[in-house]
Amino acid sequence: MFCYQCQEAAKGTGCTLAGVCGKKPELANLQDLLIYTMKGLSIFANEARKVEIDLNQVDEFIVNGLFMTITNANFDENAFYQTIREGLILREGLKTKLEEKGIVLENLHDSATWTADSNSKMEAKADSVVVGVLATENEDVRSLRELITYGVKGMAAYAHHAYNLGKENNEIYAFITKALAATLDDTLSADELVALTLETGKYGVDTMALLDEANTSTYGNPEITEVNIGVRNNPAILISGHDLSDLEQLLEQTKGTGVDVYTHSEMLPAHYYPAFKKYDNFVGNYGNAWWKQKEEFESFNGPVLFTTNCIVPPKANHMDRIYTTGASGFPGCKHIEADENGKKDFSEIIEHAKKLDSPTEIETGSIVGGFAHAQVFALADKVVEAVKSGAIKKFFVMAGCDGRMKSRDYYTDFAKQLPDDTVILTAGCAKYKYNKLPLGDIGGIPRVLDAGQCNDSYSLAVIALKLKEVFELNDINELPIAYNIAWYEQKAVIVLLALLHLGVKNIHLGPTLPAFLSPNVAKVLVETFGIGGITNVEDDIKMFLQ
Ligand code: FSO
Ligand code: SF4
Repeated sequence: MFCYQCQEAAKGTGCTLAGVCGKKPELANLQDLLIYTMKGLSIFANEARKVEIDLNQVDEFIVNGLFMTITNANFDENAFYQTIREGLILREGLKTKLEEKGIVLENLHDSATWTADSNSKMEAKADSVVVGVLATENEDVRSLRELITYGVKGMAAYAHHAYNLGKENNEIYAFITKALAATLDDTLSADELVALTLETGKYGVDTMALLDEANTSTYGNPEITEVNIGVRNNPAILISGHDLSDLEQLLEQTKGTGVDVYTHSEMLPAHYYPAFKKYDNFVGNYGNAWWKQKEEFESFNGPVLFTTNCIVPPKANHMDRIYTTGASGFPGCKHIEADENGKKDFSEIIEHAKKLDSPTEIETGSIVGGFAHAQVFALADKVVEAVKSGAIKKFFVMAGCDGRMKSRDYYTDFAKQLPDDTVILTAGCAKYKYNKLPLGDIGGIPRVLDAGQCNDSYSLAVIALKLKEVFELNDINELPIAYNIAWYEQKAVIVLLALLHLGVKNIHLGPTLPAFLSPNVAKVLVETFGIGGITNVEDDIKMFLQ
């Protein structure tokens, strides 16, 4: 195995023996083989799109398959064998449909022709070097190909959530298959790959906008909300991940059953949506970011439903309480499938909850969030006034991810040490590093404004663009906004590429720069966009406030 797609890549270079995330080599190889298979499938899909062959099933398959390979999403080898098999069937189906139209593709890449009729043959293929990241020898080309692939994975995750709410955009799907196939194309120059990387950012913006539209048109615009972090004395289900349609179905099915529902990690922002406020069994948020789940699931006592990543391989003693759905999975944990209409039956989890103890309280009080674009626009006068009067000197976008590395304490210290006339704009699970600190407010504006999930970084961009308009500036970079982003997995990659597409410069990325950026590719990003790493809190705050 060789994997360097996330921030925790071993030794800052890549996991080779086993994943720091808990991914075993066999699983890592199978994930590579699924990506490889989807790249081969994309070659056919790109041709099929030109002649208007129906690609609904293929696009849906690719979006789901990409999501399955995101860090901490799916650890179930069987799910990968099954999905690769489906990919080969879809590929052969497209090939036949193209042939029926007289189109025969020649000189095909191995990814578009390989086949296997058993798990052991798939395993052998998965283990071969042509399939993995290291198949590309030139480190700069490899770096760009992977940067594009990871961006597309993040894009697929967001497209998947939008799809679950009935929102799709064929141009996004077309870009995904174009980009996947392009990562196999040896005729593309480094410059062309750089251009494709930036185009990935453009489609990243489109996908986040699509998901924003899906979420807000279905559940209303997030609004300022106080979220309870304590517990009640009822049996309960903890729901994690990002999928709001799964949450809605769970709330509908638990209504009146005496079973409460709490959010964990990235599901916290669901409380900000008006549509979920009508459920009186939707109690609050339990715990913190994904990496604290082992202890927190233990004390939660009830069943846990994962709708997406981030899964940490569970302790044996609470494994039977973990359920997965959608693109997530873990061997030994029950996976709930959707029916053909996208409906999921969570009755087994609800019955399970009834037999278990209510959650043990680990904290009390509340946190405030809900500052997505519409809510901030509603407060625009106040915000603009505070900037004009000098009450707010600077905004710090600190979106992204949290993680288990000690070095991430930097973000807590950074938040604590920021001067009182600054405001943090956050989204994603990065917020857990400072969303429970008593940072106060500026004339009623909280000093930490949480827009929502990592995909709601889109809201932060919309807010920045609005401020640019209000202050009549020519360039988004003239705003008093600094970007100090914490990244972990591939959704953060698409968020970063999206911000670059919007013209944001001087983004600082930590706690370390991605292992998949070769020195030359990193140099391009530094020189073109002013991307930088982090050093220490004091020096960085000084640098940002200069
Ligand atoms: Fe976090 Fe995990 Fe939302 Fe990620 S829970 S790390 S970037 O899945 O997607 O922010
Ligand atoms: Fe390592 Fe991250 Fe890949 Fe897991 S996802 S194997 S931790 S680089």
